[in-house]
Amino acid sequence: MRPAARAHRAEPEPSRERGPERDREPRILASVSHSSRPPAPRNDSAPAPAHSARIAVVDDDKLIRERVAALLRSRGHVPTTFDSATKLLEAHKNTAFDLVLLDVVMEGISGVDACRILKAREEGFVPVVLVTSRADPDARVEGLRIGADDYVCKPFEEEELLARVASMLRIKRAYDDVATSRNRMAELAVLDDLTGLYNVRYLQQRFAEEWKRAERHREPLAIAMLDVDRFKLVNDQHGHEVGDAVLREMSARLRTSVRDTDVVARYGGEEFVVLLPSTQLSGALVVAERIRKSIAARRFETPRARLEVTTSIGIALYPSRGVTSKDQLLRAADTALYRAKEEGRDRICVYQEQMYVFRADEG
Ligand code: GH3
Ligand code: MG
Ligand code: MG
Repeated sequence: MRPAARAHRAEPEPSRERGPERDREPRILASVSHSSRPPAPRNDSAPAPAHSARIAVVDDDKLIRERVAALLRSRGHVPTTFDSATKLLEAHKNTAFDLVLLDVVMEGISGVDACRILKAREEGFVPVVLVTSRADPDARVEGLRIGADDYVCKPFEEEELLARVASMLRIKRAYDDVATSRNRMAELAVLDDLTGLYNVRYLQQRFAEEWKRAERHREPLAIAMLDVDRFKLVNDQHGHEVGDAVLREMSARLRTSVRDTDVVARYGGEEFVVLLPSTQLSGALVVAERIRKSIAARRFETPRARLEVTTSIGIALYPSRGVTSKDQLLRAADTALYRAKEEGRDRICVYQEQMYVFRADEG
């Protein structure tokens, strides 16, 4: 019985008004015997190296460039030298430096202007140390005011320069660590733990956005609701771990069956929802059949069992008669899914105003 399938959910579930809503005979339903790639949400940014850093050394004086580069190399860093700020800015588009040592007085773009440009860019935090022969307080203040992180006067003591480099890299690492955990937290907030698919919370937010867009522009929006057939048996016969492995494999197959613009979410224990923006009935049927086949056609390999698994899929569409709110659209997909179960499982059912039956293998 599907309504009992909630025991293992970690996520709070949206209310789905099963009881009476469910049992009411749908006005509408096309049953399609038979048949998305979800997001690629996990994407960790590379952390700054713990000891070896990528450092840009910008100076129009070759001797200074080489001396500083040799010094940095001696401490295990990877310096890249530039004889002008223009070249640095060009290279910085492709290479994320952990630190920039910037001469102030140079032909073309000055160090101060280059610093301003670097700091105006949005990608992460790049510490900039101005290295200059202008030791007067006004010059220092100006450098710091436009966003430089530190200031070293030429001629500099090697140990002092290295100490400032080390201190800047410590700050850079701390910044990157915070940014990485923030990204991870943001990811965790929208992803399902077991499958890595989007969770219900994210689905609801995206569904609301897609619904608004569809309504405003009279764009089609399709939704497919999937439920694994007889999943309780998998758990009962092979154990919960095998059940979990099946859900993970199922998610991988869902992912590869949809387009980038589609949204695949784990909706409940063994239920999934696929949002298909800008998709008409024919397109939704193609996707649903692809999903259905991707699951039914190949056994699921788990460490302890090789299993044949099938799913039932309910599809609902906007615009269609009787669907005037996003909740109605979701409920329609749920009703169609229930009908697919009733009709024998491993099939697709479409919620429509006119009841008709369509079988993909008859076409
Ligand atoms: P139907 O074809 O009608 O959908 O049959 P079913 O057995 O799939 O339906 P039912 O709703 O009775 O059972 C769903 C089962 O899914 C029950 C529950 O133990 C299992 N389940 C739900 N979430 C998880 C999970 O995260 N991991 C595992 N291993 N099992 C889960
Ligand atoms: Mg279920
Ligand atoms: Mg089920």
